[in-house]
Amino acid sequence: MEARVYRSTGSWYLVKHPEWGFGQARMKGRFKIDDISSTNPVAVGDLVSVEREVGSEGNWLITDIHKRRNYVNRRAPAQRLRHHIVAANLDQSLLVATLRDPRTSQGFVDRFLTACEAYHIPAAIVVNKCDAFRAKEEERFKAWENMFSDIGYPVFRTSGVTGEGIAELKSWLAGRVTLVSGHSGVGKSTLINLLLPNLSLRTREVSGWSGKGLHTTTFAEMFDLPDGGALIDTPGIREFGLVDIDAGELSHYFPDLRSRLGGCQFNDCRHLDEPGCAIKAAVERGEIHLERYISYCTILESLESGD
Ligand SMILES: Nc1nc2c(ncn2[C@@H]2O[C@H](COP(=O)(O)OP(=O)(O)OP(=O)(O)O)[C@@H](O)[C@H]2O)c(=O)[nH]1
Ligand SMILES: [Mg+2]
Ligand SMILES: [Zn+2]
Repeated sequence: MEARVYRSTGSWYLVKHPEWGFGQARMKGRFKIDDISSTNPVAVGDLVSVEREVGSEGNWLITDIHKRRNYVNRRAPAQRLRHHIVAANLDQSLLVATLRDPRTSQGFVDRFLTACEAYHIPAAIVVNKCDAFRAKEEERFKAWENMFSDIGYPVFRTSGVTGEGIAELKSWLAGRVTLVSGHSGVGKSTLINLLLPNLSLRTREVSGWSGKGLHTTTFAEMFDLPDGGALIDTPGIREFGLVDIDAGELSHYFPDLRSRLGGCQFNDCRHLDEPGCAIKAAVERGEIHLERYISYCTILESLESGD
């Protein structure tokens, strides 16, 4: 019978079996791993075969990893040639962003959305800490809301302090397995705490937030939602290192560019300074948001330089 991985700490895994419930498991010694370039061959959300470990109290062995329906991969921060499977077998993903303390840049949002498009995982954005919005953040929120919902990404506005927007978010999450991602300190664990009343995830004291370097959540972990579906809390990430994406395919992962690609004069148009480019023309007419086009160019450059 299949068990699902709820937490992975490197050598031990918390898994849930439909009959046995939760248990601690480790990988069976000799084990064929196809995915040798990954820093974590078993990821949260993976479906695995387990058996009871002989001679050990209540521990299980993972004997097989089942084929993933999908996954999100990012470049391993410390080992640039390897990748890290953020989570597997997802229905959707949620990027938690904040406009200050810390500030999430549009470039970061667009990189995350690009990765979700590449892995065919529907994505939404939640802008948290709306209790701390000043006029400037209100304006920025409205601009993001218009731009991203135009492209087809739902945008939520929440506060982990006042509870604003939690009900709307709840209905979007219901019954689905959602990856929750974003910079450190944006309030991922705080929001998950609110969505799961019986859980008390570790979050950082407000006074302890120094802006950089401190991560409260250190392992990805999945939590069942009371009415079906689950949330996967993840440690904050500073940047989303894209893997598995060819520069030539990048424009396909921007839905706002994708719909116009047929209009370019050249099949292999990079949409930079080629003649007859439908993308640049649409940017000039204001039909594609300039910020999105800038993100496209920045990501293209980083892919082409292998950065
Ligand atoms: N003002 C305000 N503070 C918030 C809100 N949500 C979370 N915080 C605070 O922001 C800090 C970081 O919250 P966490 O939930 O730990 O952030 P995280 O995204 O899980 O961070 P990592 O686990 O490091 O990735 C804590 O001090 C929270 O109390 C919010 O909506 N408004
Ligand atoms: Mg956290
Ligand atoms: Zn073009």
